[in-house]
Amino acid sequence: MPMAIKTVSTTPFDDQKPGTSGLRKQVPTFQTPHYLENFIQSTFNSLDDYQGKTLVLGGDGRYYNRKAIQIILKMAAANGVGKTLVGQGGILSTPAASCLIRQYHAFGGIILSASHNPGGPEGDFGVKYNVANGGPAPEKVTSAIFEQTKSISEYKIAEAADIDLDSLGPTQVGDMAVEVIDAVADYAKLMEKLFDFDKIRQLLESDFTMCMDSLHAVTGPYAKAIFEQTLGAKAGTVTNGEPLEDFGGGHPDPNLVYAHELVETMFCENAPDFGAASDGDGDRNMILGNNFFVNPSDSLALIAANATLVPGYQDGLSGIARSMPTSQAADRVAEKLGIDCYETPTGWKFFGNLLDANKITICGEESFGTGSNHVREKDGLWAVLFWLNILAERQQSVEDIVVAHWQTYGRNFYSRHDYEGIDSAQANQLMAGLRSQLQTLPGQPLGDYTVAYADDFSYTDPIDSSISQNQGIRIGFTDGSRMVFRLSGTGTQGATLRLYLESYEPDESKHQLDPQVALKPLIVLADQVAQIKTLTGRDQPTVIT
Ligand code: VG1
Ligand code: CO
Repeated sequence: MPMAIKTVSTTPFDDQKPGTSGLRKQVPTFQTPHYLENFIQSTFNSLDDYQGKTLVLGGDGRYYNRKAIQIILKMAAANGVGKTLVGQGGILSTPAASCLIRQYHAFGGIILSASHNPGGPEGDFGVKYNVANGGPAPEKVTSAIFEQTKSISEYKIAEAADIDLDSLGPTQVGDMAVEVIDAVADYAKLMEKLFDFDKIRQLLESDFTMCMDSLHAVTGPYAKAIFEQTLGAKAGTVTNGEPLEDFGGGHPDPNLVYAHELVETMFCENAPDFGAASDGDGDRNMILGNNFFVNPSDSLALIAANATLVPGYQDGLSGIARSMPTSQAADRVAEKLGIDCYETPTGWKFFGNLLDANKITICGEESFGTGSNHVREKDGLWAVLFWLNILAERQQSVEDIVVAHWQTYGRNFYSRHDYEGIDSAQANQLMAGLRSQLQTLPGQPLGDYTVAYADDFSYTDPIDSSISQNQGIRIGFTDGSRMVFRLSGTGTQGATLRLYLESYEPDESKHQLDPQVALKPLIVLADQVAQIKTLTGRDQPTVIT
């Protein structure tokens, strides 16, 4: 019997423009009739040459994940996809999806996640399309999808039964082959190729203590398989390891505020030697030592500086990239290694071309994201394994390793202040106010500083020459300090202002200062220049990293 396909009439939604990392909306929006379907059909409409080929599909397990997967499978079948690989239970971490796309030569993947945003019936949901290299769709692809969403009039869906997402093995949706695959196995094998598992096992079986908080999000099964089952970490090393549809009511964002349980474990007497957490979809990581926080920008620099200790990177790095607001600590490592350091706009999609062209091996963002050319997404557990491999080789504490790094390179004091859920009109007014000063600021004294440059960051991709404008306002000073202002592109309610602050301190005797103290003069100036308190009505940021 030929597959029955239903063609459904629809009308466009005007808010389906993908942001920093796909389309993110509150769950009720995605549940609006035709909303998800319109976006998925628009994605297929924007692509050519995928018929008969393989798609990878999975998500972070949040509320609506299973339902959305059943819908997307039927739409993929109706649109002529040859085969879809789905993670068991509908689960795939973002880096694991990237790994599978590459390994099985899929034409792309659909990842269902709103990453670090809360989940549940009133929480957030998201859809992200990844291309054949395993990475997030570049802007030309997301723009093409958005164009399609503006004029869509119908979508196609197979009339078929839901599949059993929990049973491994082949099945069928209409004419399309479906394979429910182990979500962890291929990814775990890739990790084993990159890192010295024997060395890490020796470390974890010694008196070294570790705590990995999966925040009830997607990395639970991955972390248990890798750390506890393969690497010999004690049972219970992975906490909150059961993925829950609402992340247990938490905010699956691995930072000092939202991962407070881990922070309490790591900042007390007799704290473990090493602590880590990852986010909703498993692409972020937070690294902690005994009573010590590793700033993500420092983590990137340190991973790059120690890369040759790790088997997968023993031949050295071709280059490093960081997003613009990320601190310049990585630049100092690149300089010492004699390799290039690229500065890209925020969002992993901007690293793809550089990785594909082998201009860089390692890249990262200040927002707890680090990764390499092993996949085309940032990768939380990869970063945790990288640190464990370094710790196993160096046999020093996390703190000692970071402090030694500062002694060699100087310390880039760094902090990000987030003002979440502020009024959009006020946020736009604040950014417009900053833009209006860009012409006159250069050369001006500001407090004890002198402005060296002030601009709205624009990026020209070195590989395909595509240009991305308005990527954040930078005010840089003659002593190398800087502040950056951006509005978030991943939130779903109101606006989130991100203020990024950085200053450089070569003097070792000052490295122990609290970053909030070291950066105080810049924090005061940022408020003066941007009128944050006056315009947002907020006395202080929601989250300080
Ligand atoms: C944030 C981060 C950015 C990251 C993005 C996606 O974007 O700042 O560095 O790439 O989230 O991360 P924004 O536009 O809100 O600042 V994830 O873990 O949501 O895939
Ligand atoms: Co994420």
